Amino acid sequence: MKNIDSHTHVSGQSVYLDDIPLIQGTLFGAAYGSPLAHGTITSLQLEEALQEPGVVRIFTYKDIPGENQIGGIVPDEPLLAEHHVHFCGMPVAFVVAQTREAARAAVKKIKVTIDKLPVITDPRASEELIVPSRTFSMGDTTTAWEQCTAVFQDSVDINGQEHLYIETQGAYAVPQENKAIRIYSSTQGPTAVQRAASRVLGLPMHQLEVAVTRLGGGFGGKEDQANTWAALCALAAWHLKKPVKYALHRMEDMVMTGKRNPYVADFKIGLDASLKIIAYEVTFFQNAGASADLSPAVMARTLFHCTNAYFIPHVKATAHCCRTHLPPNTAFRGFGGPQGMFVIEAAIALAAEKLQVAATVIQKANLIRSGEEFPYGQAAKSEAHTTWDKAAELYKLEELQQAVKTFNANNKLYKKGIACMPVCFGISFTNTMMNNARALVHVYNDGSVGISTGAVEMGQGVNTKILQVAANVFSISPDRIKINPTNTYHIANTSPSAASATADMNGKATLIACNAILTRLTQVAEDFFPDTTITIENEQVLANGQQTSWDWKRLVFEAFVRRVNLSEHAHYATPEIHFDNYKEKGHPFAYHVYGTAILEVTIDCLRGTYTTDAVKIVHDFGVSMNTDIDRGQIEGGIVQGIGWMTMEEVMYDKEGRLRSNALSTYKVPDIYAAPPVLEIEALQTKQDNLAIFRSKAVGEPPLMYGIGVWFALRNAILAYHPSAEIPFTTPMTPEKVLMALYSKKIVEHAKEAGYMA
Ligand code: LUZ
Ligand code: MOS
Repeated sequence: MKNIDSHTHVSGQSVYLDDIPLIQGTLFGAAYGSPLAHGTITSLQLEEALQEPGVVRIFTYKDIPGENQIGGIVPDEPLLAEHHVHFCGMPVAFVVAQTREAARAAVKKIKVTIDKLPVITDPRASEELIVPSRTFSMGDTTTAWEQCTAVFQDSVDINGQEHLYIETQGAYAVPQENKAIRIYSSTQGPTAVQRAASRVLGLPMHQLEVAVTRLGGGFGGKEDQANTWAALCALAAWHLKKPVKYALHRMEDMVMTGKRNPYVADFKIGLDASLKIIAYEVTFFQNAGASADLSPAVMARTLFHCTNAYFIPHVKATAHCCRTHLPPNTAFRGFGGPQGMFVIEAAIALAAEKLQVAATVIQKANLIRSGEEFPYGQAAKSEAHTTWDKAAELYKLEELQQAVKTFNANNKLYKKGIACMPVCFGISFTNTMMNNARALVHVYNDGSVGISTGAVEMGQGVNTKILQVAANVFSISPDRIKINPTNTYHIANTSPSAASATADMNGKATLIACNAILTRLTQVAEDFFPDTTITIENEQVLANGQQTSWDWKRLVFEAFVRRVNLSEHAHYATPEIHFDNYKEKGHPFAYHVYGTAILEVTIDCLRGTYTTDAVKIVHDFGVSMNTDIDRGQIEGGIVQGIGWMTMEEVMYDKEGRLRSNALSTYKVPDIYAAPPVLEIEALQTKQDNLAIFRSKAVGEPPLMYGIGVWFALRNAILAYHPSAEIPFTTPMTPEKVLMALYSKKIVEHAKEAGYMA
């Protein structure tokens, strides 16, 4: 089935926040962000800005009737700065004017005097941990080193990533009668927006209606950070009793919002003579930025995925959540998992280089098997081996590796590199409490169906999947079903659309609701039409547009006439999951998604430029509900992962100012960076699992295939010079490739070898 949004997307009719028709009297907001990263405000001068034509009012923290606080996990994030500023771009004032232009012109006239304080951007230099550090351990690493025949250690420096959702952040708050406010928000978390606005305004949550039709991408950037703009607009709307809208400019968005958390890490890995990894110790220093935001939860997932798809008997992994003076870093597809995985892959790459074996040999020898435990206590159920072996066989890994060797032996100035990237990602919010969802299904008496859930459509196709669930249960044509915009008046207390679990959880709630209605309809059929044969096809035939033999419309109407309830509100809470935060053990994930990618690159050894030639994947879909949507998610994830690992370079200067603040200075992958060969083979696993219709979650896992490109590039550099010094820093920009190729040492070698004069 096609994505139900494809027609309106392609014809430009899909409605995003900035497309909502304006209500008469609408005013426009713009935030004034701190020009310095750290300091004490001694004076804020608004007079000149207030003179700007069209300016209606400028709000500061003094105008907040409730609490000046939007922090979720930790209450450390004021909506508007009071006396201290903690990051460059931190909102200090909110201008509201008759036009957007007037609002932005006034922002430029605001002046602030700040007593500067020292700026910390490096997590190792941080003077404050935001939450207590956490350690996951298994076995005993202190004694395990004795069993190792080889031990290696090094450090890693992983950069962040700009979300670059095509639709920037924004909100539109519209006052309703009796002090209620409707907030249209580009958010992944309508309930988070509702809570933040309720807190800031001191209003009960029932006064705030948050409505979301769809987002032009979120990628985690709108899991928590849509709250700021929504709360600002709601604050202004509350005071002025007028609709207030703020859709951020790209540069405002890039400067004011946090990014994927950068990490630095130290690791130590020990192997025995058979290349089994015996012990692994790792310490992560997470760059959280100026406030907690979601960083403590992101940090947890780094620990959960610190051994990726491998079984390591002795593990000790510690993570520190370090406060710095960058904008609060936040959720980003993979949510700390990719950073954890990069470090173990770096450790394996280092061991492989030192032991003179291919990394793939070590990777394969250590893939986790069913029954073996991850350091957090949950046992693996499916096998990482299955996707690895299938990829190796299908794509002829050994022949590819041989071909790369041959190419490299015959070419001096171009070198190829190949790497494998196995992925194992846990599906569920690691905070067990968040794993619940609800659906509200109405069957109207003309036979049409309307569905509301807590899921937010952000291009990932969740609405299409939910529609498929209902069409499948009722055995009716998808044309009869409509998915409504997400709204906190219809569905309450939603978890954000995140953690790859949105279709699973909201789909299951929809399934339960539809089944309840179906049961009542079946009863009507049995009671009132005993002589008619009504076939209800409720098997797992995914909706494909065909009408079934039963007369749905007639049955629905008869049920209505007989006063049968045609609506249902259902709740789903993921079963079986639990986690003990003191022992750091439990069963946090409903299931794991596995996959293996083979990545091939070519570097130009004179220029440092490179191409990703091919990415070939075997991915564990379970039983896919919609292969087109799932393939789309995988393709997008890979390109986003490749971008993170190769060209996307977030740059702050020592003063904490974002230098890569536009698309002219922050390079994102385009069609030329997408691999020309991208093969995706579905491993159709049939085992029972907790996914909706056994169709495994697909949102985040594929991003991590992109990590392999970094190691393929490293292998290509090593093919040019086997003793090149390649620090484990990301991204691997052409500049870094060139430096690795021509570091001083290399120049000497090149001279000896006669490549250079
Ligand atoms: N958000 C969250 C997430 O709050 N908890 C999670 O475990 C998570 N995982 C992935 C993406 N977003
Ligand atoms: Mo997310 S990183 O699933 O919002």
